[in-house]
Amino acid sequence: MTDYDTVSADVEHEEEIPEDHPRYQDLLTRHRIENGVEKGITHLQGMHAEGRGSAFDYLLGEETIPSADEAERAAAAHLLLAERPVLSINGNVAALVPGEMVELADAVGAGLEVNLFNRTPERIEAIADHLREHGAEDVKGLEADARIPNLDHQRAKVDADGIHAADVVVVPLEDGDRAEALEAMGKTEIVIDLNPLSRSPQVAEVPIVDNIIRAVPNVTAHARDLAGAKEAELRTIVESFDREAALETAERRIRDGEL
Ligand code: PTJ
Repeated sequence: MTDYDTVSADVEHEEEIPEDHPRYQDLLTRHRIENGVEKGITHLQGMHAEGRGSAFDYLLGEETIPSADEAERAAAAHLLLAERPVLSINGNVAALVPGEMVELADAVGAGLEVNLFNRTPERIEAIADHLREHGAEDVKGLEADARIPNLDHQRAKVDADGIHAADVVVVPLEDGDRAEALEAMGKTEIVIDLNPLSRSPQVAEVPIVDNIIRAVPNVTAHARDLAGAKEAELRTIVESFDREAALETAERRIRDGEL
């Protein structure tokens, strides 16, 4: 029998968290964010963001609901159809799913670009190093030689051959006007956010209302499953995805779901 009370609040290695702990995913997530802050990858505000996410995840039942799985399959199809897909990485994403983002990028031939709200050269470097330690070969976002029009904060800084030139962008864990500005540039956006009412999922072509820890490996699994699919099949998946229904279903689950 596991004595759950023995799980220390400040475990040093995530292997110390028992996988059968009823709050395993939440403890793992908190631990990764805390580590990220200690390594200079995650901003302190990232802890608040994580707290918000964790509350929504609790209400969702901490599982990938069927509409999120459909969104993850549609996201995989979009990424496979894209000519220049880019996955955007902030301090929370880098702390939570660095290896998983590298795997997804490999599976769909996407670029990885660091893009920060609280941008400093130190954090950009730390995140790029962290991604390289997890297998990334080419990390964008360091040049920042282009701007997203009509956006007056640090998130506007992008690479000319990265997000600026991308046709499909994965935008995880940020609520804000960048999603609207990217939409205005004509990009197809795939947003991962546990809050369906947040602005980013509201403007996304594919809103994924799921914990990024579950979402990214599932998009990769769908991409591998669809790797040999014909273009027509991928287009059918993309076209039959109903973004409004996905948002409504997630909101209903959060408001009325049984815990
Ligand atoms: O690293 P930086 O400097 O770019 O800053 C990044 C943060 C996350 C601090 C910044 O983007 C921020 O403050 O974000 P918000 O406005 O708190 O939005 C984060 C969104 O992500 C919220 O809607 C949360 O519900 C959601 N979220 C948090 N954790 C997760 C999540 N969604 C999916 N999975 C999670 N684990």
